[in-house]
Amino acid sequence: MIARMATNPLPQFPPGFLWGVSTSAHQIEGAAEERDPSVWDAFTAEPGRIKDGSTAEVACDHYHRYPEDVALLAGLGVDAYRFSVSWPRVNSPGGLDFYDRLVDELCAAGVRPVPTLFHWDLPLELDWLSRDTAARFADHAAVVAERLGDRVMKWITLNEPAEHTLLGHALGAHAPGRRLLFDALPVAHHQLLAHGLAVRALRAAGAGDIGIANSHGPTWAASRRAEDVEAADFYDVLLNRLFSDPLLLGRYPEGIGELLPGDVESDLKVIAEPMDWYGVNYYQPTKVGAPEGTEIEFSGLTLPADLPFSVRELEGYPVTDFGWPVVPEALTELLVGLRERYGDRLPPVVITENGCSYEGIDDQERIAFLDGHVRALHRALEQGVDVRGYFVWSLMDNFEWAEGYARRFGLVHVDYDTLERTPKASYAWLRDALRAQARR
Ligand code: IFM
Repeated sequence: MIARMATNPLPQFPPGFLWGVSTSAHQIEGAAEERDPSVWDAFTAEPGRIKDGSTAEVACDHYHRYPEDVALLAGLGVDAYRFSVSWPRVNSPGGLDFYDRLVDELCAAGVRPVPTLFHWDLPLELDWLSRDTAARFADHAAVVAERLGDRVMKWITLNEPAEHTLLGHALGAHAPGRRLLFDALPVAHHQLLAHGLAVRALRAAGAGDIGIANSHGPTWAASRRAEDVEAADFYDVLLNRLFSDPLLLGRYPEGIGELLPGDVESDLKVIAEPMDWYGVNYYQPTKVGAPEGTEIEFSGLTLPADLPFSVRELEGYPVTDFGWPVVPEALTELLVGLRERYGDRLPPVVITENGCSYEGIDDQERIAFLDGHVRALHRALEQGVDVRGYFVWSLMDNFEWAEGYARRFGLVHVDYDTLERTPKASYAWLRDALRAQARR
């Protein structure tokens, strides 16, 4: 069933549609001794933080093996590669030289570079609770743009500020490991401010084609009961609209602005600086109901009992090895919903991440996952949503944050003992699918 579904040709995407794959610095680079420390190094060193007790000190050793990885990208036939620039590495002597070499290698291979300026590995001495970090981020953006701007295709300011706020600062499951619950809201605001300041800094440095990679997923109320609908709406604000409303509408969802420090109104003018495109990372929808007064295990997290909502199990769908439900149709719903909510304020959309974790090199489930999601994306296009690109998470297996190396999201298998790369069945599937797109 899986193989048959995946062998049907994909629908034809418009000319110029951008196909790519994504990674992030901390998850693949290794060479930790050749850069400054980040909050993730400190967090990882705390006993019990990483489930398999591993570290990202070596990871996939991409720092030393990048020519091999760029050759894999070229073999895949993607148009673009989304990677992240490690801020602590940029701060270290010679750190930017690495990205210079990587970008040159990509250009020589005909793969367009799409760097993300922040993907969670904050320099250890910085803190998103401090407003000053936003200004420091704009300086970082300017430094990188000066060096790489002549060859970069698209810029991404931040990756998933929602997860970085929630997991890192509200629940303590990610670095820096704080459990502030709703007191983590300034972290969201300072990241959004950092984004807006960085957009301005990039433009001042002559860079264009700027977006952000925001995570989004439909929130489904557990029932039509008013208390479930209200709880789902609250969850939707925290995970989705807390970030997209300020960026795209220039205002916070009702009730949020009052909880934030500083002159929020004037910050919102910076936050809503127009972007050239809007990046969406999609993995799964979430079913949410009224609080049940008990702790909940969700996506490897323990959610406290006293939240004003409860996350429920989404039954009736296949799940990945991570336990995440596979719901491609929710991607269509999400994109159509974004267009309905933001109308003309929504710039062209690029899917900056979509993927799944499965074991094995003959990864037929990943093929079925990608096939289903690419078709769901095409349905959104047919319904008039202006989507311009799709990036698979991830090029290769990597350090999946608090899960360590236990979750494999790659199109390419990495043997963590030998660091040997082996393309999986999904790599061949994507390569052939892209060739078929180009031929038609
Ligand atoms: O690995 C992460 C990535 O760093 C951010 N988006 C989700 C991925 C899978 O969990």
